[in-house]
Amino acid sequence: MRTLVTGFEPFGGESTNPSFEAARRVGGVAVVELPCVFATSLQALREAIDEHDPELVLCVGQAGGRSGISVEKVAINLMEARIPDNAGARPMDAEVVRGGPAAYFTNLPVKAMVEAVRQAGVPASVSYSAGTFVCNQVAYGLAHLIATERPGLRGGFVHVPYSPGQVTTSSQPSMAVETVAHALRILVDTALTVEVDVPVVSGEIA
Ligand code: PCA
Repeated sequence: MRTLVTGFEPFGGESTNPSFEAARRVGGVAVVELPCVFATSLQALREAIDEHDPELVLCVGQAGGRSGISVEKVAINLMEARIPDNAGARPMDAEVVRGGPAAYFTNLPVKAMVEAVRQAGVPASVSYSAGTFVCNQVAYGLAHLIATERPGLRGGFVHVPYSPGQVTTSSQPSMAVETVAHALRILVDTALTVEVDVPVVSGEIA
């Protein structure tokens, strides 16, 4: 197993997290559940990488309100928690890595990954913000680890929508966990095989 896929434990009052439910269904990859806790998530990620020694790490998190698979381009050196994490912590204006760069770009071919998922009929886009909560912390911590200690490692972060069971009484978008798992498999295969990202224009206007 040369690929590690991480998901997160439930947070914010939810009883499931589609990121882990989908990660478990990918198959052929090592799967680890990360705590939604600022104080411990990066240590758990480091231990998982040390244990599995992967060539690719794809970290996955829930992004409630997003309608498609979003492949994160950027992670920023900021922790700002609108809600408490699972240990009750709410960092404000805090750095993920003290004195680290303001941001990192992933070394994954995000456009090719998005195109491959779309080709399979699943909504997907490149995202330019992973937020300021634990997912962004993990995305930044992974990028920092690659930049400072593991230059050969490929790594990135993907946000996924709510699962249908989480939104039965709201009008929020959702995606079946099986569909998310199928998309994750495509993302892994693309990240492992594509060396140079495809020259399609992406981007957002404000
Ligand atoms: N989503 C949160 C943290 C854990 C998760 O699955 C986030 O987007 O930061």
